[in-house]
Amino acid sequence: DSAKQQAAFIAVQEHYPKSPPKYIGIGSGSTIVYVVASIARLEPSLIASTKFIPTGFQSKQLLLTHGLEILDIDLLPVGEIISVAFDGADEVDSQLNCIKGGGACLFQEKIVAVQAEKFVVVADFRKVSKTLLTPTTWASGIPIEVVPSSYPYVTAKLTALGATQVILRPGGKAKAGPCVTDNGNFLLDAVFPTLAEGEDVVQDLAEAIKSIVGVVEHGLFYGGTRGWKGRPEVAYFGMED
Ligand code: DER
Repeated sequence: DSAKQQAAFIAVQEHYPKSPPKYIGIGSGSTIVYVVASIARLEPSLIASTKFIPTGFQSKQLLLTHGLEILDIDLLPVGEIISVAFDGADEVDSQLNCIKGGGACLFQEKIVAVQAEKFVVVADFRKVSKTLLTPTTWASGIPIEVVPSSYPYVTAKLTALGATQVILRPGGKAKAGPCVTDNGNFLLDAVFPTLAEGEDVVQDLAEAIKSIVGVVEHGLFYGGTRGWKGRPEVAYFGMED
């Protein structure tokens, strides 16, 4: 983990604003823990007047433990922007398109990322692929948040779209039945064949998934010729020790 720690430290040094920011976005997962630890050690004047916007329960608890001021995303005044949002990722391709949602917070993460002036991802070097859905990097597919009553229909449409496996994410040991997100929705993990190279390949799949009735949001954070939906501007990869 020292590699993740190093990558997080560098990402904060290089992208945390040099003058006190009003709002900073904080993602979810294990790598973000190192990002917040680095932020908490910054010069106090850089964080004392800043509100930190979490992307889920774990993210909020992390900020609380570091005594950083919290602002829920629904309290961000209309028209205000987040200076920088930091987050992790499950897979990152050569154009920095990402798959996110391993932690089931993808909707909250994306609604923060798209309101940030700059989106910075910190990930383990093992998350890097040439193109997304490379099974040796990330084999769980694309997390897709769906309205619970629609999951059978969305499953069928994803299969028609080329998904080779669509799993309703189980609650595991946490609860009988499926995982339920902070927004009260279900998660489908949809495995597709490894994507080809190409500027709009991720964008094409993202738009096709988003157009299925019942889909709330999906874990593709991407850019393309038809617009930008959450692709990070920069990513840092903790290198092997
Ligand atoms: O769910 C997410 O997108 C999170 O950012 C998470 O996947 C990051 O993973 P990590 O625990 O390896 O940082």
